[in-house]
Amino acid sequence: SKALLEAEKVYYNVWCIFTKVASNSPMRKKFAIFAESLLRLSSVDIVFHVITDEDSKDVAEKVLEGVLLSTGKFMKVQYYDVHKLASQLEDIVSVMSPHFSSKPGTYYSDALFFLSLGLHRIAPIEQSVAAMFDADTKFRKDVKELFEEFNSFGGQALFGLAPELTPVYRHVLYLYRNKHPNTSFGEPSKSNGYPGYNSGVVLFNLDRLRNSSIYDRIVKKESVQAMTEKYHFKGHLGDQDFYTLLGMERPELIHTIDCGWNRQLCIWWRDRGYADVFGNYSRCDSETKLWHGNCNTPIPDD
Ligand code: UPG
Repeated sequence: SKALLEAEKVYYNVWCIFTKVASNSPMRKKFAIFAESLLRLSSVDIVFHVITDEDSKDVAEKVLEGVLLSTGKFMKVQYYDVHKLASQLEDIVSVMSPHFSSKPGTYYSDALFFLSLGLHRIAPIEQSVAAMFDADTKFRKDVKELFEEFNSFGGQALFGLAPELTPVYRHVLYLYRNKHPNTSFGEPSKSNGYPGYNSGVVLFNLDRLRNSSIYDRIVKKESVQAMTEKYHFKGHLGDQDFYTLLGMERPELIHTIDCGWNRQLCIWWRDRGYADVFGNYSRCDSETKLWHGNCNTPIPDD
């Protein structure tokens, strides 16, 4: 019967944060490109989960209406109130923001950048896995292929993330690297180093996260304090600073995905004293499956 078929359908859970957007804002255009490319290239059934505020929701609804029309395809859409989620995850946000925020204390604007760290507490229980994307991204391949990365997760992996493609963590780890000249932390992957992670694309094993006492402990104040002290780490990129530290302390908890799935375009660090090494970080030899126009960098048309 139809009801039975519906129950057996496999849905791909795609999450995105879309807040503080006015109808004329550049973010609207980025979000349209992201959602259009996602749906156009997808061969699977998507549920699109949009974390938003009251005004931005109206914008999102209009954009997504247009995307359904222009692609001639369908996806379910669910909206979540960013203020409500921020208060549900206040514990995590208040631990993280003093260490990983550019202006700690600006409470609500901060929370947004840490929501991914508690997605397993927000996502409806039926979701066993999910993916989250920055709105400034654009697909070149079927999202189904990204979800195949879950099959390569190690036995303990909670998250899947692609490498950071700039020397930002070389910079942040400056003091630690001076004290530990042979460390691979902050080195590019090219030379078997660890450049940190970028959170423009995040895969979640939500079932494991919900049951992980290790994770619960590691997001606590004492643990985050210990990690930041050990590495003299003061960041400003939100969740991805935490993922980067997690990958140093507990590498088995993060599965590294192909750089082609998060091909970052930001070149800000190249012109801030890192011109000589920048190319070692930004190089990604695999096919681009998703562009990430971070720090407002335009995305190529193809
Ligand atoms: N976002 C909003 N409203 C805002 C700001 C951000 O909805 O007012 C969402 C949106 O999905 C956006 C994402 O948050 O794409 C990240 O913010 P964005 O301004 O795109 O950050 P960038 O400066 O482009 O990216 C920096 C890093 C990037 C990293 C990201 C993680 O360059 O590599 O993935 O921060 O926070």
